[in-house]
Amino acid sequence: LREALSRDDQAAPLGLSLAYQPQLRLSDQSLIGFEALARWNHPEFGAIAPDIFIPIAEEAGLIVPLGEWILKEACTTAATWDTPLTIAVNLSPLQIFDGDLAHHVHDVLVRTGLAPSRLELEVTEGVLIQNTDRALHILRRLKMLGVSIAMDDFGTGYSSLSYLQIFPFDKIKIDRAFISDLERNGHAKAIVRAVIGLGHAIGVPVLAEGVETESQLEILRSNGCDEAQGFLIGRPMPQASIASYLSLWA
Ligand code: G
Ligand code: G
Ligand code: MN
Ligand code: NA
Repeated sequence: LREALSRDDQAAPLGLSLAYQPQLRLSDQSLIGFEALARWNHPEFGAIAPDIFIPIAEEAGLIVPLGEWILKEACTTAATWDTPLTIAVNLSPLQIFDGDLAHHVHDVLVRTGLAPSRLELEVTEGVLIQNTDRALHILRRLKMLGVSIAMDDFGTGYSSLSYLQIFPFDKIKIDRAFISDLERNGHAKAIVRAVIGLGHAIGVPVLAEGVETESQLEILRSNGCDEAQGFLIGRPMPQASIASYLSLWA
């Protein structure tokens, strides 16, 4: 990783790439954008999942340069799309507290020419709560740039209600753990329904993650969910596949 990130033009040759997963608006079945997901095809060890290499990058002090590469790559790619779809990029909590994130994001937007309204940053994890004032200051500065902030993995781990009370999120992403249980677990259905109601009560759209079946999508739609993402709508795909995927929607 250190080697891949040491020179910007090394990253792709050493196997780092992004996959893009489509996101659907349920009211009119239109495509709203893609989430960028990091991939690493290691020259020696083959494909390494982000659940493995993102924590390694965090421990090794490499998440900031890796995150910078990911952000720049995602914005560069999105700027080439014919339609002004959104691009969602995951942020490690360590990136939020390191240096000047808002300045860096601004710099990437200027250099890639991507309209700020097309960039959505996904935030998760409990460490934000440990320094609420500072995190809030940084999230507000990001929003002042015109980018939006999504609460990722909502309902699991540390991503919970106190977050919604404190931070100015523009979207709630319901964790896929609740969606996978939607058809057989009445509690999961009640929770999903309640989260949709909660989002709407505070004026924030709700996206369901990990939608794999038509019946899950139907339950979500009938309960007023705004957006969906998951294998049913599309798997994470390389940049090269996006044009043909988009032509299916046109
Ligand atoms: O793509 P996949 O479902 O395998 O991702 C597994 C986990 O890795 C998810 O929690 C996802 O949020 C995280 N992840 C994927 N890409 C990135 C990234 O670019 N940056 C950060 N910080 N996390 C990522
Ligand atoms: O934590 P985050 O939401 O960023 O993680 C997204 C991860 O979820 C990605 O690794 C992606 O590959 C995975 N994912 C996306 N859609 C589905 C799905 O429909 N089912 C399952 N099991 N995983 C999914
Ligand atoms: Mn995410
Ligand atoms: Na998630």
